[in-house]
Amino acid sequence: MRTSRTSRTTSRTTSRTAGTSVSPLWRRVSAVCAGLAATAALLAAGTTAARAADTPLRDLAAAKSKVVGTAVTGSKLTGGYGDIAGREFSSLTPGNAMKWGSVEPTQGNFNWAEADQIVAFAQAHDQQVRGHTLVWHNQNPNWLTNGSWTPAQLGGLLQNHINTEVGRYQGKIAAWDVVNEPFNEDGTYRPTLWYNGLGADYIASALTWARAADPAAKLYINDYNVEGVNAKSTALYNLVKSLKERGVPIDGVGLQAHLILGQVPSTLQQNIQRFADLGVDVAITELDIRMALPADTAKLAQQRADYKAVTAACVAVARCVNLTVWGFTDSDSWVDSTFPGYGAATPYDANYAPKPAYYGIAEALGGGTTTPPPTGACTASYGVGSQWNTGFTGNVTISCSGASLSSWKVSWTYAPGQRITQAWNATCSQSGAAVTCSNTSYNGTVPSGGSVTFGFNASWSGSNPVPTVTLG
Ligand code: 9MR
Repeated sequence: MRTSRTSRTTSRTTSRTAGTSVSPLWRRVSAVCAGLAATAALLAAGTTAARAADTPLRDLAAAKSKVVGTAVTGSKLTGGYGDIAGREFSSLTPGNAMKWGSVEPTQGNFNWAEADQIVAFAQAHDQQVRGHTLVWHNQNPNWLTNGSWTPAQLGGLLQNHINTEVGRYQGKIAAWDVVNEPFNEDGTYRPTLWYNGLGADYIASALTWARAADPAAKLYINDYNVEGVNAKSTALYNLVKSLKERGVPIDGVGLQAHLILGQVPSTLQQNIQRFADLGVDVAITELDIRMALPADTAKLAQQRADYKAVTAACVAVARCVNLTVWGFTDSDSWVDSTFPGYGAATPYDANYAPKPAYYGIAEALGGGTTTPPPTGACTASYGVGSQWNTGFTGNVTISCSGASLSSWKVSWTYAPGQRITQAWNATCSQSGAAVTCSNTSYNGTVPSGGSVTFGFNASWSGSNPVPTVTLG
């Protein structure tokens, strides 16, 4: 398995480098400005090569006896997304594919396609799977939530669901989030379909049925806002303690960790430790750290520190066995649509470039401070639109990934006969052969993962070569 991962890395690097080739229609060249302070010039291919040489998170984690995971969407597990998911992570959690509403949309009619696909991908990449989730109050099928059930019927449906799903994947799932989000913020039980119908012992029943269906899978209770020591996490603690005293099968607790920038609970490690001391494993199951958009240098640096702090808290406690991010790329995160104005919550930007947060995780996993933290990059790319015998239209796109700009200036040198005559969405001037264009009052900001394009008319004679563009 290790060998095959290495060979995939090689071909991936090759194809990404090849992917930088210039399209004949849109003759493009790129200039790269080293990220945040726009200090040094880097070549895009060089940046890619340096990233490919970084030790994958899964290997760093393994050296610390940890598993590092990500939630995934099955349909995306190809191309760059699949490459990263397979290379960097040793555990996958289906973000939605194993929820009851996904697998049994109408009663008795099952759809396992995406769940099967994720399990197969994980097996092919020597990865664990965290099954998520068997008993929840959300994403249940309408036939279930709209039905009218006696307690006996409801219990029967739940037992059958657990038997069917856990049984299908028996031996293939390292851990199940058997029960998801059972508590209110004040530590009382959440009044769900399950609690209202079956009482608090729906939890013990579900765990018992799951154990029967797959004795080897670790069985978890998973919740959010239980990362620090507080009323809700104390309720979870007391529940786990009592389940263990009763001999109910419970192997771990999942701390989801949907966090806000700068707000990692100071009692995180202490909280992990107290669960470990109860004799259960702990997993950080859904880590993301959202920020008010747009991202900027300071926020990304804070996010790096936050990811590092969460990872370090897990590393510090032997029974913290798995740290999973809830989607590894900002383009596959639930945050943006759920919290308008917030986002950039994951370790990779929307273009699959590792953000400072990625290096925060890596450093806490022992990746070492010798790896220079990437500053991200902004690039300027010159394109020729249409061209006729004496004139042409052109455009320049400034794109940022893992970095951002609050203003920009690009320059290039034209060949004899090339002259810019009019620009839009930029202020341009030409002195001799030297062209300089800078932002207008309304388009100076280029956030990480974003881009700005301006256009121009120009004349040419002789030849019309594509110039090298410098940003910064
Ligand atoms: O990531 C999931 C998103 O795609 C769904 O729309 C959402 C529906 O509730 O559930 C998201 O995942 C949740 C997870 O299953 C349980 N903890 C909270 C997660 C974020 O909402």
